[in-house]
Amino acid sequence: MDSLTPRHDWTNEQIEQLFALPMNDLLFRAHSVHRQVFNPNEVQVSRLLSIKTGACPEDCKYCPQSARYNTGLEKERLMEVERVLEEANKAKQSGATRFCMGAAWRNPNARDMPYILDMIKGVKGMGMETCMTLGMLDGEQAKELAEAGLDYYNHNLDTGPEFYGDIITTRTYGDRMDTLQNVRDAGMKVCSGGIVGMGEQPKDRVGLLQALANMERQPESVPINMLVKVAGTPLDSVDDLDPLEFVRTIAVARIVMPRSRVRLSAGREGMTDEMQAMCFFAGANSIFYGCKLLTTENPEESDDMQLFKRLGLTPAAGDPVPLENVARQLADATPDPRFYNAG
Ligand code: SAM
Ligand code: DTB
Ligand code: SF4
Repeated sequence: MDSLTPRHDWTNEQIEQLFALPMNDLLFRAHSVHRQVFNPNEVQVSRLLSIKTGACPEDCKYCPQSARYNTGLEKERLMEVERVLEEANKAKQSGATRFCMGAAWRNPNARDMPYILDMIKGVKGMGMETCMTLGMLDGEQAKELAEAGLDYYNHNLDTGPEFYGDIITTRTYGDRMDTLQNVRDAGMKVCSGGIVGMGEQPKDRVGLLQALANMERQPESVPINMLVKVAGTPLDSVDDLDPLEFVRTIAVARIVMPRSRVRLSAGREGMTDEMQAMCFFAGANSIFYGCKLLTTENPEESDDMQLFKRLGLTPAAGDPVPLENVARQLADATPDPRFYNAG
């Protein structure tokens, strides 16, 4: 099987071996895959909005929005549909192609669904891709969201299965898999990834990428978050992860999920331009743009514009190129300007 076709039989050992490659070999391999599937100079840009903030009943140890930790966060009720659409319009003006709406819920409840569905219809009507992250979904809710026009649903595995119980006790790994299956069955695209730098072992990063890659269909979008340490959460003083280990995680994600968009997600505010440049070379090709994530800081828009300029990057429209186009391109002597691997 060629390296551009997703495989679903990755073993722990194979993924460990990728992590253990000399850095230059790992980066070369990841980037070779990357530029055969994607234009390496395009980065997809999403805008994030917290539509319901704080007071979450779950106990995710990394999260400033859990009601169990005292983080000083001001809680907010579900935002009015009109305000959400105003924010979406601003996002569109600033060049975002996808609008992601996040709520600090264990799961959406019936009373909130009509508002959620109106938000989806409104944002979709503006011509942007829509994404939501609302917690666990049952099959019926997933169908309703899909019918309203939701393109992506974000639901992270967060970490490897062995470390998971150290981080969250209020829902299981299996619960997460069930939600992702409901999203798939409803015909939506899956956005699922995790967080590194939570004090996990290298084998847990391997376990996370293995669980994502070996799904029946790999997620179309894979956010890799660097933990944002928020005072008052149980992980607020965990040791920093070696930045090069983060870059390795991106590179391995690119190799094992060759056709997915890998998002350099939370934590960019703490990264240098040089580190981000390495991540883009290693295969990251999506970011959140705008000075706020859900509740924490993200780089200023003007800083990101400068970063794109320094690196010669341009914002991309959403989806990866279908495999048959790549095969045609590889066989074709005429270089397609979207690819830089010919000749
Ligand atoms: N409540 C919903 C849920 O957890 O499914 C949706 C919102 S939740 C905030 C979305 C994701 O944000 C989490 O799964 C986690 O991966 C990420 N996240 C939350 N806090 C974070 C932090 N401090 N650093 C990095 N990522 C974080
Ligand atoms: C994802 O993987 N990262 C985003 C998005 N999905 C919803 C959220 C990051 C949140 C960082 C902490 C905060 O701002 O509250
Ligand atoms: Fe709640 Fe989501 Fe935060 Fe967990 S990650 S505490 S479910 S908002």
